[in-house]
Amino acid sequence: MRKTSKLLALGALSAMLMSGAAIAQDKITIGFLPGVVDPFYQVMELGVMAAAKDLGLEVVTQIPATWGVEVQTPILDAMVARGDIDFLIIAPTDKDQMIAPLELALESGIQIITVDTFLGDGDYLNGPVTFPISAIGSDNTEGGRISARGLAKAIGGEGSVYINSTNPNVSSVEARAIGFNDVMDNEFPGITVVGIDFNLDDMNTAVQQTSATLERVPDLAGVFGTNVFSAQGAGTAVVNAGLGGVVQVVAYDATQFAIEQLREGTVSLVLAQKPYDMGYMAVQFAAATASGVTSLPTKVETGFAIIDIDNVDDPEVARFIYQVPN
Ligand code: T6T
Repeated sequence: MRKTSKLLALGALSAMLMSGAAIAQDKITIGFLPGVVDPFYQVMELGVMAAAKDLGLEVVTQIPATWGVEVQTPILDAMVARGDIDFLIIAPTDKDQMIAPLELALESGIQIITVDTFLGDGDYLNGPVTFPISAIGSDNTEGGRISARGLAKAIGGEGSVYINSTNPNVSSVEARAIGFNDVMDNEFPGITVVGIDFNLDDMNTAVQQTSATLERVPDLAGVFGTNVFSAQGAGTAVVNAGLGGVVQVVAYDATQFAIEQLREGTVSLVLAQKPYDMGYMAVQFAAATASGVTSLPTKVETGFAIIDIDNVDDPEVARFIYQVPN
């Protein structure tokens, strides 16, 4: 409910209180603006919609066709222009460039919750950006460490490895590479990270980049794909080169594609995030804030499911594979 209508509501509320009528439950409208159309955010949307149904709330969803501030910002501005959005659940496509547009949204009366990616350094209590209510997402640095240890195990602790990622300045994939490099640098002296390429969240570009690296580094032992399209591209390039099962691949994000490549032996480890939890909790946080709660944590780290060939058929693990509606 927006500022103007809030004044009307307050007037109605005082009238009801005086009349002894029940207090009307404020109906809030939530905007949902993820990063791009992909299985990760589609599962997040399932969580958003489930919570909205459970809480009887309205959600306005807009999903960018491609990743980037130049796509996400106009959609954000259109949401602000609607004048009826009370809370916005957003995955900022750049941790710095999305600050100003979201400050404008805040000034218009919309409260912000970030999911998956964050603004600034993600510390909304003491960091450079403190206006969002909370940052709800994976501990991506730890996710990068888990991926590195998994790849190191798959290649026997030595050899050359490569990272294929999406965009610089995206908090999530940036942290994954940091965690990955931290472990390789400090725990596996026999492993060399030959480099990182940025595919701008385009799978075909990831295929081309990984193929070029396989040519440039003939003894490449492993590849880390830091997200859905990076991992899909890396795995495809390895198979195209006839190196499935020879060059190991670790895939961040548990898409059906990654699971198929796990079963084929191309992928040795899949890291599932919990996007459903992110979406569901973000809606809960909006409803709680609207109801006067002021003690919400400014950071919520959702967990992982680490999937390999030995546990992929365990229902307690398989439940975290990204099942998206056709
Ligand atoms: O890996 C996820 C998400 O966590 C990241 O911020 C961007 O890429 C994905 O959406 C997968 O495509």
